[in-house]
Amino acid sequence: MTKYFPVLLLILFIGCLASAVWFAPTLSVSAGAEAPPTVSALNNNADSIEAPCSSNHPEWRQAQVIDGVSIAESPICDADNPYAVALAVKGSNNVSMATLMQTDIAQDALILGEDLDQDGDPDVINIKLEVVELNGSSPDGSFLMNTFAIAPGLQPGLWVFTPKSRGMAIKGYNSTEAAPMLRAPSPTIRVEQGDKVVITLENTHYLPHTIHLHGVDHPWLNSEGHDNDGVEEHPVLPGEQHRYEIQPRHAGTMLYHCHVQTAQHLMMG
Ligand SMILES: [Cu+2]
Repeated sequence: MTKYFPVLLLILFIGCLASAVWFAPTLSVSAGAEAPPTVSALNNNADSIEAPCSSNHPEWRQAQVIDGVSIAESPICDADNPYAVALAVKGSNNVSMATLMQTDIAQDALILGEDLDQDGDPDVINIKLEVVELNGSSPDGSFLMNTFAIAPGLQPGLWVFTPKSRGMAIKGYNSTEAAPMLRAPSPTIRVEQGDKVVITLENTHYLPHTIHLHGVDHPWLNSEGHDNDGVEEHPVLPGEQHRYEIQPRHAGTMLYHCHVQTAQHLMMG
């Protein structure tokens, strides 16, 4: 016993040194170092500072007339593209090529046809939509988007319908910001009772989708004898397109959504 006593002491001593080395840095940070500034202290003056504006098109904020469409002033930092506004009013088939080229919208995205009832606006409306994926945020809100783990290793944000576009999904080749046509919620489609409306889904996305015009008065089959309801049994596969036709008899505000694997796709936007 006496023989091992000094060895035991030595082990205890080394143990104390080791403890001091392991724990000392942690203790000195909390007890001795100056407290770093807190997040709330840094943000105290945030309300009084105007957020930086990174718009590449300050001229889009001005009131202007494009292809005969009067567009009001829009003083926010990143105003909507007024050429896209003019296109949404007149149709992509009725604006000049110069106007079309100022947008990200495809030439066949919004074809406005005959004025059947002679009331001054087109009553035959052809719309082409795509599905795109949004991650991060949308120009229509300051909220951050959730992402959903829909499959192992796959965690996208929202999927939204957008007007059929051309070019890239970002503002420019050297930008990391989404093109402003990609936004949540999906576009509002405004039509009149009796209008003949064809909405074509061109599925450029990597998953099947549909358009289900929920609550909108629509026939079971389209004029080609194919599905017109856009539910589970009739998915539009990647690379395919499908026509949905309506001629609404009732006024109202109704929603449309994808109806494929509804528990996921409805949550995804
Ligand atoms: Cu879908």
